[in-house]
Amino acid sequence: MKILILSILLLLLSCMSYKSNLTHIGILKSDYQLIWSEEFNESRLDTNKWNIEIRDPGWVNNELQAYTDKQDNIYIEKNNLVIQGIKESYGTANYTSGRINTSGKSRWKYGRFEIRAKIPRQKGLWPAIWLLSETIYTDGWPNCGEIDIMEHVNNEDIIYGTIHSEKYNHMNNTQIGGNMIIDNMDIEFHTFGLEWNSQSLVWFIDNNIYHRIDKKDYFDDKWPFDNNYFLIINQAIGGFWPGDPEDDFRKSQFIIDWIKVYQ
Ligand SMILES: [Ca+2]
Repeated sequence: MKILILSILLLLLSCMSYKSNLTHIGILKSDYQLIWSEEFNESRLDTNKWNIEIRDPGWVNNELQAYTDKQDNIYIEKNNLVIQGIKESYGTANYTSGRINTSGKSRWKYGRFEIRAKIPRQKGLWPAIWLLSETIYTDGWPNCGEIDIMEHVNNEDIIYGTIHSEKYNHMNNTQIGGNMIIDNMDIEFHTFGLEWNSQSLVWFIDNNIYHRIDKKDYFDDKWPFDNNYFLIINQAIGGFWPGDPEDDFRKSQFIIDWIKVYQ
């Protein structure tokens, strides 16, 4: 009987450890649990979850906007977050927009990320949903690692998913990425997704996979994707990639319905 109880205990323990291991294994497996979500159901952005970045134009990427905490740059409407780009004089800037992040508040190592959003399409815009390692504060960029879940520029129909690291980054044009064409991204909501574990990264839109990076194919060492990463959502205006907006640009809305993180 003791042996039987011991066997059952061992079996239970092994099941438990098997289960806990699984939470960090699955690429496109269905055993994930929802561990963090944001529905934007409050009247204002929840600053217990989010930091609002305030930045001058030209801070990064030669971007033209000032990032502000003004209500018309970052607001919630009909249970959606709206990051609105505006052509207006603001300090030294000719455009304003919004950039928020979860640094110091929520961070994840591996998991499945889903973001339901409408993406603005106009010349000069660069909306993005991305993950940055908290080691940026010690190692700097690009050594820290960056995972771009969704990037879009101008009025294209193309969505990009990309990584940056010490070896692969846009400073030397060696970043690794894929892309997918989707229709009506500014009119209809789509779900932009990433699955990430210790060996692989997979990008998908509405469950259609369009890009995969396996560690073994690119990294002998210096794989920077085993650290805690925080989420950033922003809408840049201008900058190295999209170039300038047209003269008749006035406003643009980047609309996020919800964000879900599973592990
Ligand atoms: Ca919502």
